[in-house]
Amino acid sequence: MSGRLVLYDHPHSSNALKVRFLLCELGLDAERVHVPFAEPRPAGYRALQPSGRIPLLIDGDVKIGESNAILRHLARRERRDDLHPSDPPAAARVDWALDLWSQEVRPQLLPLEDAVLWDTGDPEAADGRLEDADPAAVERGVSEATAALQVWEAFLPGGDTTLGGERITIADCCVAPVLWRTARLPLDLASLPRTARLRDALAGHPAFLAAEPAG
Ligand SMILES: N[C@@H](CCC(=O)N[C@@H](CS)C(=O)NCC(=O)O)C(=O)O
Repeated sequence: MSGRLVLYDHPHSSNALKVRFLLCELGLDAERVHVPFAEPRPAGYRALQPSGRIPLLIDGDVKIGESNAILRHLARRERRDDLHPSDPPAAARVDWALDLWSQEVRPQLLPLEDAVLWDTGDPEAADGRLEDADPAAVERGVSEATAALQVWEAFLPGGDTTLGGERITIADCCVAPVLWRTARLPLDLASLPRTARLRDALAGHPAFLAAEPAG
């Protein structure tokens, strides 16, 4: 299956960066269409993407929203069983990681991200600075984020550098953008060694760097 790929994207969208990371890992080119964060979203985009959210992927006749669904689609399209295993035990591990991160951990990192990166800077650029942030919001955000990352640390297998061990899976593509961005937040990962090791491994991954992570 080889439709023309079009990715509706934003340089500071962590969810779009997940998809760009996987596209680079797969060696696939996609036309990138910029969608500004500012509301109202371009009329044409709302017609394509009911939620108005970023990203959205057009793959020939297939249109697909929701970043994790796009990751699964691309791995299946390219028959990359290593990235999204079909073997039930291995698939269970990847799906658990995808849902735990997206539904439990990531949402609890947002208040701190908002307080430090989004609320004080240009909303299109995540360029806020800690010194301009509301100290009370930062304090609340740090405790909520740390609690969430402690859950993640307990989930992570010991020893492995990535969620897939030596090779990445789509769960790594899902986690990498927001985990990478935590380096800009007042979070100390010294007591979360597996999380710190995962962050370093993914932040240095050639396909992640090729995906042009920004702010
Ligand atoms: N669950 C959606 C979330 C998408 C999402 O929240 N995208 C953000 C950018 S990372 C967005 O569209 N922000 C603008 C907005 O929320 O209006 C996914 O995984 O794709």
